[in-house]
Order: sequence, then structure tokens, then C-alpha cells
Amino acid sequence: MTQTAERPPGDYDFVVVSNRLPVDRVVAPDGSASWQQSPGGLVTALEPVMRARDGAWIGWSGQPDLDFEPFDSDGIQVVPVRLSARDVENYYEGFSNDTLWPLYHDVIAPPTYHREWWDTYVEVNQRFAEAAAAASAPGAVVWVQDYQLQLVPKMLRLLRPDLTIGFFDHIPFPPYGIYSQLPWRTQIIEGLLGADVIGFQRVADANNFSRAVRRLKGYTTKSPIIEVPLVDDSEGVRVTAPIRRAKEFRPVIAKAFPISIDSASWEDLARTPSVQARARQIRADLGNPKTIMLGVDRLDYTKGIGHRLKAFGELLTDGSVAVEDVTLVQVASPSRERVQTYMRLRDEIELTVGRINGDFATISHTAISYHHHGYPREEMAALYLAADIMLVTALRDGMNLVAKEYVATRFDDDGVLLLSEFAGAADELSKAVLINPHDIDGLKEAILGAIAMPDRERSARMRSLRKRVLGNDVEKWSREFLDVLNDSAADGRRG
Ligand code: GDG
Repeated sequence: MTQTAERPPGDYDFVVVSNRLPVDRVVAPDGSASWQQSPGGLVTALEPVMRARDGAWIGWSGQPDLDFEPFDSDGIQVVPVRLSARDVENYYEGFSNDTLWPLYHDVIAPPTYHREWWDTYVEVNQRFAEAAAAASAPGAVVWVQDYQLQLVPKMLRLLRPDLTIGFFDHIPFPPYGIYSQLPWRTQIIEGLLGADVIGFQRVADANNFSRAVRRLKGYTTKSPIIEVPLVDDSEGVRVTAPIRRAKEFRPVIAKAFPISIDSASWEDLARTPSVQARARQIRADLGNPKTIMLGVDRLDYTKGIGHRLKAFGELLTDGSVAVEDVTLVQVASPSRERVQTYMRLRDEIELTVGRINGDFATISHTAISYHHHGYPREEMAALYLAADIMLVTALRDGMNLVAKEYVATRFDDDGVLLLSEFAGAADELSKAVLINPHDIDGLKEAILGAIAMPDRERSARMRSLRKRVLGNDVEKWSREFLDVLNDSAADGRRG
């Protein structure tokens, strides 16, 4: 990757702000360090826009207590924001991952509320907002990503009223009855309303947000528009750009933009002979079972891994499936390992896997092939290709990209996707076998139905799923969001 000297700040027309940078700092055994692009749909989707529009990306390097100068990475200006070890503990592991994450995922795990965590969340959001303000050219478009940075839109608008600001929420926005638990519920709503366009995964998320705005701020909402008064009496602070003074309110758009993946690149990967050979090898290594089921998740309590194991364990116990015929491969990639709830979850899952294997595995057949590591994309594609059934049993999930990746790799029109109705992907992928993961009997029946599904039905469903996933890729997602954002900027200038 080329890395050249920094350019002057305040120069960039398009600025993305996310908790993590799209690059990772890799330290070689000889101690030399370099930046490597981290593979991910967001980077893939935004790269061309960044290059075409003089883009900068603001985020944390992933390493606490280290300062890095901005640098150019293959045509994208990378602007690292420093986080101290205490910031990481309070803002990231604490408020983001132990308060907001469980709250926004329907309190599957109890959220922890600490005033100290909130104070650091405010401080860190301010730091990101200042970095964005410093990097943006006059009238630039800034796109803020995700729940770690919900205060940035308002902070940035106060610093730079000339900017057009978008925000995308990658996780669900909860119903008001749950959201209202949050001691800082009004501040977060006000933070988000600093944006011109707020994107959500599902229509239901956008509706939940609009309802929270009505309840907490009393603003008029005419979907997808929220009318934010130019002068907010509840604060006495002018919250909007002087350029829009002619109107009595500033229209904020809150709307669903379901995110997707770089579908073509997953299909291309699956078509490579080495990946296909690897898929065959995986099947052979597992002892050529009739059915391979696959789960791929970050090890997170929202993903319903325990529910999936319970259903499979019961199917083995009641003799509906035999260990020689059906193997479950579970990739549980390490995640948030310093947060207590995640440590406990890992223990629970691994205890269950150990029990099921202890009870049912034979010398030649494992019941569950369990892997607590991350794999390269090639291996993921091979696993998707090898899997007859993909199990996505999330209890709550903004979208779930794994479901879409599975579909994109299946150029052979084969394979059955079992998909939780609580994942955002269920709105689009209605031809999957939709399941309620809380209903263990229903889940067991769906698994048995998938094992026995006739070829014709499998391929008819997969063809229809592929149409959706290939026709709606992440590039289209970002284009649609940015089109709405640019239109809102044009309306603002006219108004
Ligand atoms: C959040 C929201 C929303 C996983 N293990 C490995 C690996 N992965 C990759 C998958 C997929 C990504 O991580 C996971 O994305 P998901 O969408 O499934 O889930 P979250 O991480 O929770 O993402 C979610 C998403 O944001 C985007 O808006 O869909 O709802 O929770 O791409 O492939 N990749 C590799 N090795 C692994 O072991 N290479």
C-alpha cells in the first residue's frame, strides 16, 4: 500500500467518520510497522467515492495511547484519532458495547449504565467531531457511521454549520419502551438530529427513531421527514445552519437504507478453482456427511448461537438426526473479549459444544466442528460453498451480512438459508426459510425441513435470493444514501 505525506487539513470534500479506521496497524516480527487495509464492505463501497471526491477517513487506529500522523493510503487520506486506554475502556468497551449495544438489541443482555462511561462517550465524540471539522473543506459532505458516534452530528453542526451531514446506524434502533431506559436518551436523539439524513437498516428502526423524537422532543414527523425547529426552545440554542434560516424548521430525513455486501466479489471468490477445491476438501475432512450446517458469527449474544446449539443438540438427542449424517460447523470469531458478558458467553457456548460433542461425537464424526478464530475471506467462501444449510439465528441483528455473503457465493443455486426474522436481512430475503430462534421446536422443524428440502425447491429459493443480493450490493447502498444526502444539501442551499 502506498503511504505518502499528509496533505493540509480542511481540504476534503467527502469525509467518513467511523470508530475504526479502514486500515489496521500491523507490526512485523522485526518490529517494523505498516498499515494494511482491513477488508470490509464499507471500505469497498466507499473507496471509489473517496477517490473521486477527495476523501478523508477519520477513525481510531485500534491501538490505545498511540498518536499517528494523518497519511495517504492508496488515494484516501487517513486521519487517526487518538484514544487513551481509559477512553477505550469507558467509551468503547463500556458505553458503546456494554450500554448501547445490549440496549439497542432489545436488552437481550442487561445494559450497564455508568455516568463515567457517558462522560467519556461525550468527550470522545467531541474529539471525533473536531477532527471531522478540521478535515472538511467548506460545504463538504460528512458521513458519520454507527452507534459509537451518535453525538457527532450535532457537535459537528455546531462547529461547522456549512457542512452536509449524514449518519448511518448499523444496528437496530429499539422501540421507545426500551430506548426510554437510557438516562441520556434526549442527548442522543439531539445528537443524531444534527444530521441532514439519518439512515437505518429497517423501516421499523426508522419508525422507532421517529417515535422517540416525537416523545422526547415533540417535533412533527411526516415520514421520512422530521421537522427540527430552527431555534429549539427546549435548549435556546440555534441548532442549524444560518444558510437555512429562511425556513422555520430544518428537515431531517430518517429513512431505511438496508446495507449490503460487495456481492460480485464474493461470487468471484467462490468461482475460483482453489476455493472450490477447498470446499470439497472441507467436506471430505468432515467425513463426507450428508449434510453440513454452518454458523458464522462474531461470538456475540445477539447472534443466537446458544439457541442454534440447543436445537441441534435436541435433534441428536431425540434421534431425528444422526452424527454420521449431519455436522454443524460453527465459526465463532473472537469479539469484545474484555467485556464481562462476552467472557461469560464464551464459557457458556464452549461448555455446550463440549457437552454435545462429548455425548454424540464418534472417533470418525464430530457433531460440532467449533472454531474460535477469524478466517481469511477465501476460507469463508469455501465454508459457505461447502455448507448445505446456513444457520442465521440472530435474536436481534441490524442486518446480518453473513446471510447475504452465503447467498452471493452460491452461484450453483444450491444451499438453504435459515434466517431469523429478527435479522434486518429478513425484510429483503423473504425466500429464505424464516425462523423464530426463540421457538426451539420450530427451529428444529425448520432444520429437518431444510435437510429434506427437494432440489427444485432449494434452487428456486436460492435463485430468488440471489436476485436480491446481486441486484442490491453495497455500492448501490452507498450511492442511494449519498444521493439522498446530496439532494438534501441542494434543498438546503435553495431554501
Ligand atoms: C454489524 C451489525 C450489520 C465474521 N467472522 C469472520 C469474518 N466475519 C465477517 C463476516 C461479515 C462480518 O464479519 C459480520 O457482519 P454481520 O453483519 O454478520 O454482523 P456484525 O459484525 O454484528 O455487524 C450487523 C453490520 O454491522 C453491517 O451494517 O449487518 O447487523 O451487527 O462480513 O464475513 N470475516 C473473516 N473471517 C472471519 O472469521 N474474514
